[in-house]
Amino acid sequence: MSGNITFTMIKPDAVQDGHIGNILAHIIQAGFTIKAMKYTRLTPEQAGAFYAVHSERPFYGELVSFMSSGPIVAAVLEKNNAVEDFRKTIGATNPAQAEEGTIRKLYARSIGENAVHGSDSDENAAIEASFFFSHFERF
Ligand code: FUP
Repeated sequence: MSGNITFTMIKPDAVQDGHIGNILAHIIQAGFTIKAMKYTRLTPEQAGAFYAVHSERPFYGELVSFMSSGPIVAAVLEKNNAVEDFRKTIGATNPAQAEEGTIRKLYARSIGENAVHGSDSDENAAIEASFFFSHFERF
């Protein structure tokens, strides 16, 4: 059965480019409710731990360096079928291949600096939400 939460980050490129407000509005307009949210900056160690699954990939070093390069907005989102629906809302990893009207098509710079993160499974959504938020920070 599909779960009802997913985890997102508005990444350093989109924060720097002034897109926080538009992206949050897009997410809410798409039917998601914000369950938790914070504006923070990852250390390289934290970014490395968050993306540990990619540690053998050639882009890992750049990914860790980019994700710790400036502040991000982290959030837990609620909706029926949240993981799948949010991945449709954000579009393909590479904005050049993302559908028109998706967040990455509208706001991402490139495949490496692609504006937003979205969990890829219910299991990872739970792990990623817990990486950033305690139960006292989730409403
Ligand atoms: P996604 O689930 O769409 O965020 O994509 P992945 O989990 O495959 O990749 C995670 C992040 O690694 C991407 F958001 C950006 C980075 N990445 C690259 O920099 N180059 C690649 O070829 C693939 C991913």
